[in-house]
Amino acid sequence: MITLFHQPNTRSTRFIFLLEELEAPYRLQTVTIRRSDGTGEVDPANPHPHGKVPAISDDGIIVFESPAIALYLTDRFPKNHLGPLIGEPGRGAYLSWLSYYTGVLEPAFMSRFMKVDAPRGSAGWVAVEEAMDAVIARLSQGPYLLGDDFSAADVLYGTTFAMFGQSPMMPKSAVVEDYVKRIVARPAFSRAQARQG
Ligand SMILES: N[C@@H](CCC(=O)N[C@@H](CS)C(=O)NCC(=O)O)C(=O)O
Repeated sequence: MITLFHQPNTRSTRFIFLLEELEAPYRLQTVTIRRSDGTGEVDPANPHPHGKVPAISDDGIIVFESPAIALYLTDRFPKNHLGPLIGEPGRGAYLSWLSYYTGVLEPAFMSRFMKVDAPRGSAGWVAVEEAMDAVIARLSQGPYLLGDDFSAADVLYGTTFAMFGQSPMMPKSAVVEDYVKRIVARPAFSRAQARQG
């Protein structure tokens, strides 16, 4: 049984979406988190080293950080094939786009939001426009990041773009708009919204 340490309307909600897609057995444990306005506090029940969400426990095996959780869950519950397994075609692309999400895309958006774009070549990530060009080029080749197959990588990217689609930081793109429509139309996305609390 998977326990998802969760707080509504945060990055943990997308893992309800993924667990629903996987048809995995899970329970939600709502925990408190620290907020940017100074309210909230770390919940001692949360195993994430910084008290963030998401984190999961698989009967005592702790996994934290979104790409690691996505990879762990799709390997652990392969029935619905939400990510290529070791040795399968697409595994390299899958690992790359999962890592790119927190290694490049999120820092690109966050540094733009904080108005601290680093000079090209000085940081491990790139400007939002350069990152989105790469994502859009990829999505122009097929409906999903891995081509024809929906994967947990799309859970991360699709939910992010669904949330920030109207933000001025987000370059306007019909490719991304169509992608978001495909992601939010999935029944598991609606079930996650209903279950998140
Ligand atoms: N790098 C983490 C980020 C997790 C994260 O920052 N979660 C926010 C909620 S969306 C949080 O728990 N914030 C509380 C805090 O920073 O203490 C991941 O991708 O899993």
